[in-house]
Amino acid sequence: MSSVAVVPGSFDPVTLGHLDVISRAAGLFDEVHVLVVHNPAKTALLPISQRVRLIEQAILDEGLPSNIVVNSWSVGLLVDYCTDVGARALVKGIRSQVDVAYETPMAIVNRNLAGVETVFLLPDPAHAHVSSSLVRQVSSLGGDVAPYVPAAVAEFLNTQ
Ligand code: COD
Repeated sequence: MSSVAVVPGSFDPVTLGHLDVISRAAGLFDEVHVLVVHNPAKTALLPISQRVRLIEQAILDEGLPSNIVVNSWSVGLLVDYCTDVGARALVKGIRSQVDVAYETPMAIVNRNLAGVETVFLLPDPAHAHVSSSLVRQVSSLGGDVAPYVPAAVAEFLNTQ
């Protein structure tokens, strides 16, 4: 039986920290679904379809493995998508105690709801400080986001 995992996130936009987690997840599971999900707690910058396109482009540009698919999900529970694609694990990145506090209750509820486990990966220290919100802020103030995001995202944000 092949192992399938889902890496969910807002990815608004995808950063080098996200790509690191995605790439490492692809080394642990046979198939990885990167799932762009609307987070109602956050004010969105990019439409979901644009976020999906930028992730696909970054995966190609950075030569990430071919066992990664990119999709989006807007209806129902995250674990419903996991059940649909046969994923028994979610993969999330943990940068700080804040991430632990945010992710722990969701991990417990997702396991209770559908038996889906959550695998936490520690960040690459080079990208541990990077977040999409930081990128959105730097970009909106005219700063250079190239150190934090894949080239496709930097190019896209520079043309906005
Ligand atoms: N290094 C490592 N990991 C990172 C980095 C970095 N630099 N930056 C972000 N990450 C990790 C985050 O910790 C997170 O695990 C993931 O990457 C995605 O981050 P974001 O910011 O793009 O996405 P979020 O945090 O807004 O997540 C949105 C979700 C919708 C995925 C989340 O809220 C969720 O799981 N919701 C569950 C919806 C649901 O079904 N609820 C009911 C049951 S709980």
